Amino acid sequence: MPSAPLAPPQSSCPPDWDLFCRVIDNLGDIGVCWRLARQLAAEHGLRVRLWVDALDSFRLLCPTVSAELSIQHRQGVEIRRWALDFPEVSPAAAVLETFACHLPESFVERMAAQSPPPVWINLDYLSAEEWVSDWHALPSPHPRLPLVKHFFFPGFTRTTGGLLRERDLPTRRQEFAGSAAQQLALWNDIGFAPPPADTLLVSLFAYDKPAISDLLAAWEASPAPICCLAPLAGALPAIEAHAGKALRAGDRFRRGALDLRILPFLEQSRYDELLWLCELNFVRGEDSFVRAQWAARPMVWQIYPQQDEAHRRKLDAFLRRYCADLPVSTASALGDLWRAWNFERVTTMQWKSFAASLGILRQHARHWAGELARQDDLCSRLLCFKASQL
Ligand code: TRH
Repeated sequence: MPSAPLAPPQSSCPPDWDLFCRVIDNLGDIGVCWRLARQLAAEHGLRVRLWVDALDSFRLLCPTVSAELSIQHRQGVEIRRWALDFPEVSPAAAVLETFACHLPESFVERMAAQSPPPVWINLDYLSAEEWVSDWHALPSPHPRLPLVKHFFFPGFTRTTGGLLRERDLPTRRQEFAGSAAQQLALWNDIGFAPPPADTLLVSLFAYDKPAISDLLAAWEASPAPICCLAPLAGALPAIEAHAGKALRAGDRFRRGALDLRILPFLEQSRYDELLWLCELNFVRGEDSFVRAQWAARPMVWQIYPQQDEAHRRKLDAFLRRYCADLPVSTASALGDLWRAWNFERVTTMQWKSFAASLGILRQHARHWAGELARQDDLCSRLLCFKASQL
């Protein structure tokens, strides 16, 4: 994404947007916030101040971020360390609290003292469930102060907050698909040579679960060669246990038909390229799940586990939407593998049925991405919503 220049911060002149991000665990929260902050700045020319409590996690996605600095500017965004001792700053005209991260009390008081008060929005997690349309954009008055917070729900329909998608994403994806030079540059960056042409190329980003070993065993027994590219992330212990040795970025493990390669954790836009390169992507959580859909390639989603099994309902709701137009046999091959990958152990039979459906799933993934892209993206809907509140 091209970066827009940003004027140096002036205490008398607050930015257009304040975004607040608390890194709970993993990388989805900061992944979404960083993507949205850049888009507000680059595509809409807005001045964005992003408050983040864990700059070391942020550094994984954007290695030029310093974990030491309290204020820094990257790609058109002012990045602030969100520390306990919160500075006395004037709030922006729009304040985005992400994933109910609870704003500092002193900042909320300052919001209430402004006239008019900022438009205050809480960005929630993505879900394909039906109730999202009914809850999207509902107001919640502050119990004490003259402020109203609105709940903004991402989603897959026009009556939700939509999905994050940069304006130039389809063009960049197409250019990458047609450019041997760009693909080679990625291979060089990840430190490996491309595998032979008849190899199924798969990316693997997953939580550390025993089903990984089942999947790797199924790939080892595959009749066709499989090259798995696994960026260094949560699943490494399970992969190491299967391989029977410690692995680092640059290492390779070969057994049977499987050629497993460990990659460094990639900068966020590079990770998109990995998804575009591979014919099948195993993704997890929220942000990589959305990016895999924009990659328009077959995918397997591992959902972030929640209390009360809420994630089962979320997975089923997405499967209902995603599989609605698929032949019954393909839908069941996909559903079986996804459920096993999430909740059980994976059998070689499940992998084989899924692999046999890859041709149809390829067409389906293109169609799905095309249909979704006909809707407005999340950032545009957010700006429309903000304008409607003025
Ligand atoms: O890390 P996650 O499991 O994040 C989760 C979910 O978002 C979940 O909903 C949330 O509650 C929890 O965090 C706290 O998976 P996710 O959402 O895909 O985020 C990973 C981010 O890392 C995403 O922005 C893509 C990025 N990424 C890279 O930039 N480079 C890489 O090499 C890889 C593998 C990922």
